[in-house]
Amino acid sequence: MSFLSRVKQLFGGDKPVEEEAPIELLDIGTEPQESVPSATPQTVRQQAGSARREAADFEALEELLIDAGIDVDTTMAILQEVRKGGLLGRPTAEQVIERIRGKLSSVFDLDSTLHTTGSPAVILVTGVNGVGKTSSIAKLATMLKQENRSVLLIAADTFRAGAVDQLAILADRVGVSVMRSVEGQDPSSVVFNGLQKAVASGVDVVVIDTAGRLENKKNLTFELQKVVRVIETKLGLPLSETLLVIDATTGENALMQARAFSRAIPISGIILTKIDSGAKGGSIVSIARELRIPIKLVCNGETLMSIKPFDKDDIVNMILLSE
Ligand SMILES: Nc1nc2c(ncn2[C@@H]2O[C@H](COP(=O)(O)OP(=O)(O)OP(=O)(O)O)[C@@H](O)[C@H]2O)c(=O)[nH]1
Ligand SMILES: [Mg+2]
Repeated sequence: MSFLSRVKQLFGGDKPVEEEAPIELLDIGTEPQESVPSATPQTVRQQAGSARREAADFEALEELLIDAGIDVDTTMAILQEVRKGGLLGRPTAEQVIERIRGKLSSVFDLDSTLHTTGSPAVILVTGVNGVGKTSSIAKLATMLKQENRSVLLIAADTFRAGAVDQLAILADRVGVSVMRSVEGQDPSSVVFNGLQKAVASGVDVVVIDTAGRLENKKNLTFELQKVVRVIETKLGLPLSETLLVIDATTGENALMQARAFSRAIPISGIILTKIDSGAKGGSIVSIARELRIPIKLVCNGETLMSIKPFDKDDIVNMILLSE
């Protein structure tokens, strides 16, 4: 059952509690004076009953949010939002959903513009193993080519056997050029050569593929920092984007990845992949909330066209409709 259906079930009936449990004091005017004291205890009991039920409902909602992969802080902020607003008693399912939607959307109020200007624009793509870096680069190249931009891909994953061929095959399929490397070569030297070539030939956008690296492996972190230094200091080219690829099916480890990578190099945005794979995606909310890193691109399949600019509603719906 989806998150949305569970909320509907929990707050179902769509009838605010004050309508179900009218307060007895309404009868006061028609009763003799002495009946007033007897009405009060019943009212208090009713109020206590509905307060207990409300507390239980909110506890259940808290569990639902945590279950959806949303971190404790964000969950608390959402619960506060759901409770506020001056509604007496229990909100309806529609009200609860609308407030969850509103709170989740506001977390993503960040600038999601993908910067592709520069001479050339330089986009560095990083992330842990298998998240979809290389395929996202091919999709991004497809998107840029459709905008009539010339593109060079740099194969700076010199670590994994076959990585260069994988990128070269994809580049060929997209119809963009590629700077190849050999296994074991220093990634920053490939980047240096590739960017020199790009500058000389007036390429619009360069996208750099890097090796999948565990966020806690020091030497790979240094290697990444060296690549950034070569681009910015040695070549004097500002990075247009440093994109971290996050697999939407990853649980809370996604937040650890984002924290670790942004400690190593400044991350300007996220490419969120595999949103077609039944992802809960709650962790992406934590990344946006804690690190204020915008999602810039979203990938939702394995074809070259399965990429689109970030849209808040898509992500909020993904979370709300997750099973
Ligand atoms: N369903 C789906 N699969 C995806 C998506 N993005 C990537 N994949 C798949 O994920 C797998 C890994 O993709 P790669 O692009 O090779 O990942 P990578 O991060 O470059 O991997 P390494 O270079 O080994 O670190 C491939 O089978 C892709 O087809 C997506 O948006 N949806
Ligand atoms: Mg790769």
